[in-house]
Amino acid sequence: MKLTTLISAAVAGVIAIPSIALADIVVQDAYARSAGSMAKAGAAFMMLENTGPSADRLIDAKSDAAVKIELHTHIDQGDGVMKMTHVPEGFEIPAGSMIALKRGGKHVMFMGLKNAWSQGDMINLTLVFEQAGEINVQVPVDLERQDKMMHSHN
Ligand SMILES: [Cu+2]
Repeated sequence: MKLTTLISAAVAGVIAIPSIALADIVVQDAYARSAGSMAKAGAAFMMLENTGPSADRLIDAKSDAAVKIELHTHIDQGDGVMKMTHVPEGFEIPAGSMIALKRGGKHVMFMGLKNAWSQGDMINLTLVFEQAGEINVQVPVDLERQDKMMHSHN
């Protein structure tokens, strides 16, 4: 009797564990750029896909490539001017969907670059997700890439 109860509890425990870690994040097509060899700041862009059954959120980013890393987006102030804004709460990624970090939109901001970025450099970036935890990515610097949607980043 007691043994059966114990086994049932153990099995229930094992079954309950996967519900803790729900989200699965896939990072695709990441690249980074700065505005030239004298630039003190840079940004990283990528696609973030949530293949898990529950929503997740990118809440922080860390890198040794700059003094400060922040999650930023651009907000249209209604006059056609896109203003870059820090987003402390991060970016939600709904279950089973994909969000884009792209030029003129959401991005990972690097402030105070420790070394100038050159074409082909690899930037170490740790993305911190609410559910998925920390994901390390190597982001190639691509200064030549043109996005289809271009916005000024002044
Ligand atoms: Cu920014």
